[in-house]
Amino acid sequence: MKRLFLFASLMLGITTAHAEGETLNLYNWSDYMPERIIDLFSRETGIKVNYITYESNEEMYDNVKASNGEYDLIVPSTYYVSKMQAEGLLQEIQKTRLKNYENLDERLLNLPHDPRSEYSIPYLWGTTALFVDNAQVKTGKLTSWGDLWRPEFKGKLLLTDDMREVFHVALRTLGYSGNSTNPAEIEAAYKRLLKLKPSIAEFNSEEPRDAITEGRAVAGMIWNGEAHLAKQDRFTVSYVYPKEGAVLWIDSLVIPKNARNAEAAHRFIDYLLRPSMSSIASESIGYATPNTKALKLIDPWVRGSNTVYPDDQTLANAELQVDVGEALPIYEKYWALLRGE
Ligand code: SPD
Repeated sequence: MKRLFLFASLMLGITTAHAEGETLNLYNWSDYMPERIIDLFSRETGIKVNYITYESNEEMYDNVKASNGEYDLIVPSTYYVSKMQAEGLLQEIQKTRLKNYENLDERLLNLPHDPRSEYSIPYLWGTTALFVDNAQVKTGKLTSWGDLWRPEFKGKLLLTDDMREVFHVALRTLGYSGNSTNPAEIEAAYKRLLKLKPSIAEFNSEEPRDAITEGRAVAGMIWNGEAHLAKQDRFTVSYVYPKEGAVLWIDSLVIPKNARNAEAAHRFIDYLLRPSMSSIASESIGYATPNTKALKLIDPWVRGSNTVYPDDQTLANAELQVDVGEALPIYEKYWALLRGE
């Protein structure tokens, strides 16, 4: 029977290894998957990757919720993995299909957002912290989130266009958790952000490093990978962990329940879990890989960078983003007011 299938497959040009004509719709953050990985995957498997981008978890969530199977693979952060799983939007990952699953660092598995790692595979993790262009900022160091409120930054700050992160910063300066679910604390953070508004040159999650390298912002908050790349273009830029603690996040690969090509999604996940591919991802875009075998392949300059791979003390002082449950609409209400929507 097996031989008959093989013969029929050969006659019909079907092969399970090379899926000519197939497409994988990858819905991901901007600048978050090196083209080289996509090209190598397509060359090896024959599967074309259609890369569609989003700029925030909230945008991704709205589009996936309204979708009809258009997305095969998406990359939410921790707090949207748990939310989407709870709402039945994700399908279980078939780990038996992932030969390279064992390469993952156990410390990034079975975390509260996916307690048995059934729905998500960690892709990259990172931090959000301060950056400063030392060529532009002459008046002392930027060492805390609270320093962003200094008057000399009027009209010169870049913030991520990321609701939870922006509130996280304000909450931490008030001594609260960045994951607060207390309405009074969220309102206090909003009022604090209103005072920061005159200093905000732009919210940017699409090409944040351009705001720095093109001189539109001299300081602000940024993702570590963006800072790592910006520093290569503008040597006067530093990435600074604020004394209140950085924002810590993990972005994971998940498959929507209604995905049309879950098979290709599994193949892509397994491909990414190869040490050679995970190391390309970390090296090219400056975020940390959860793939222990890949760590050994990464250029020591990147592996040794405290921007890309923060030290233990920085990690101990950082706060991992988690779902805020029923407090989410409160954040959304104040975010819309802050943005003037
Ligand atoms: N351009 C890559 C962006 C990666 C962002 N990670 C998630 C941040 C969660 N607040």
